[in-house]
Amino acid sequence: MSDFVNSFMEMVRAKNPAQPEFIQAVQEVIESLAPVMDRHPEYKEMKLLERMVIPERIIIFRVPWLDDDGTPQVNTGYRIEFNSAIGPYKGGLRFHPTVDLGILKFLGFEQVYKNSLTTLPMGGGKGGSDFDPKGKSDNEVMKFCQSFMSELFRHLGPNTDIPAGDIGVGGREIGYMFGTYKKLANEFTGVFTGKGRSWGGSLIRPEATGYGATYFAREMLKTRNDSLEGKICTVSGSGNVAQFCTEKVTQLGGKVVTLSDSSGSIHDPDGIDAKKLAFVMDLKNVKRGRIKEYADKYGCEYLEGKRPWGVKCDCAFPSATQNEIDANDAKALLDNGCFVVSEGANMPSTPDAVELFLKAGILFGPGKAANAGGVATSGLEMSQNSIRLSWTREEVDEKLDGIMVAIHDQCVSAMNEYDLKGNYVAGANIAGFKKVADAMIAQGLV
Ligand code: NDP
Ligand code: 2IT
Repeated sequence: MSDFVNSFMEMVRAKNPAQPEFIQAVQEVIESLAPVMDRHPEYKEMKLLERMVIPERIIIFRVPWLDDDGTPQVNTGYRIEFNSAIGPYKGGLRFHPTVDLGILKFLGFEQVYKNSLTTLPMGGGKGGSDFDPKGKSDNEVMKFCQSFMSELFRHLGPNTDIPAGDIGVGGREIGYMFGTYKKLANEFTGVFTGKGRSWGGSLIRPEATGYGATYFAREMLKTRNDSLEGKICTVSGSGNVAQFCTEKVTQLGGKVVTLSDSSGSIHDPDGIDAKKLAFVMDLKNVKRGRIKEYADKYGCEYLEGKRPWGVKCDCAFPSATQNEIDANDAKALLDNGCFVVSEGANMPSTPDAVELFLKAGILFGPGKAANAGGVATSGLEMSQNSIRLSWTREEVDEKLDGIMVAIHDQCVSAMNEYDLKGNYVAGANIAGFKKVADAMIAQGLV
């Protein structure tokens, strides 16, 4: 590691104690940027990186609510408004018991460069709460969302900060939050993305992250004159991203053989076809059950408490959560012949795992690039809200596909420019960074 990276990271670690995920995300970007800083002394002079690792604003607030027994409950709410150099703050909200400041700072930091890669004018933000929607009634989720929004609404606006979904936040939660915003602001505006179809949502937004991660894998495979046709694929998670990744991989001729949740994984060697996927969608989105029920229904193997990375595959689509592929998992994947990893989740591979993938020379698409289709289609939802029109499924899907191709092209150009062929991590970080950096320089010290 260069002296520059070492001393910069020492400063970041000292100023952000007890935020390991944030430090991990920053370190990956800073390592990629070392050659850029050598070529651009003006970035160093303008203290660009020092500014970029501090969010423009952090809002932390109390969220009290009454459960169904009438007992008061309280959670912490957050919104990290990280960087608005190229557009209003944009990024999801996560509701999960593990949410804390460090997790949201890592996600907000990643979002800045991801959004830049989409080619659309969006800054980066992230928010959420340590509230756990699992096991709560619809009424309790609504009460929580209303209380959360009664504070957050004053910080949002269609040209200021536009949240969306993430883990634990889907159509139901966005509905409750949007309704509260509309009432408090007395305004019907596109202040959320991922809205329902009949109240300003975009077609393909629910599908976009999973579809995008699949299109990105397709683009990486194209560089080796290969395709998803006939490929055995492992997918982790069974939520929004995993479901639509499974759908698109299957449509493009691949066979998805695993899904998971935080309790375990299912392994179905026959593949999760459209009918089985419809069962998963009903199980997860309506019944809110556990993935084990898939194994019970279809009589396949259930790997209790295990992630799916021990299952032999050509391509892996981690689509659950951060650090879900460690060095042992990466070794298992490589030993089994896996040669494509397209990250649907944010930072699902640990730094050791990433290093093993890069050393092995496989096609490794980092989350910032591979899962950017979700926020890109959020950008398309914002465009439709602004012009008060809605585009057809085909139009939105074609635009999403074009954006994923453009993201891939930007990664390849940056890799070539810096002589880092095959390293999509560096390609994505450098390409995403450049646009934000130049905008910050142009706008002066703000
Ligand atoms: P969902 O809440 O719809 O699904 C999350 C899935 O991951 C569930 O199956 C969940 O299992 C599993 N999971 C969550 N946390 C853990 C954990 N700590 N350990 C094991 N499994 C876990 O979320 P999404 O599908 O929206 O998000 C998945 C990933 O994709 C996240 O990293 C998110 O940041 C990223 N992402 C999402 C985008 C979007 O548009 N939704 C866009 C870009 C990235 P269980 O139900 O048991 O908790
Ligand atoms: O991590 C992400 O990119 C998201 N959760 C989607 C953000 C968005 O604003 O659509």
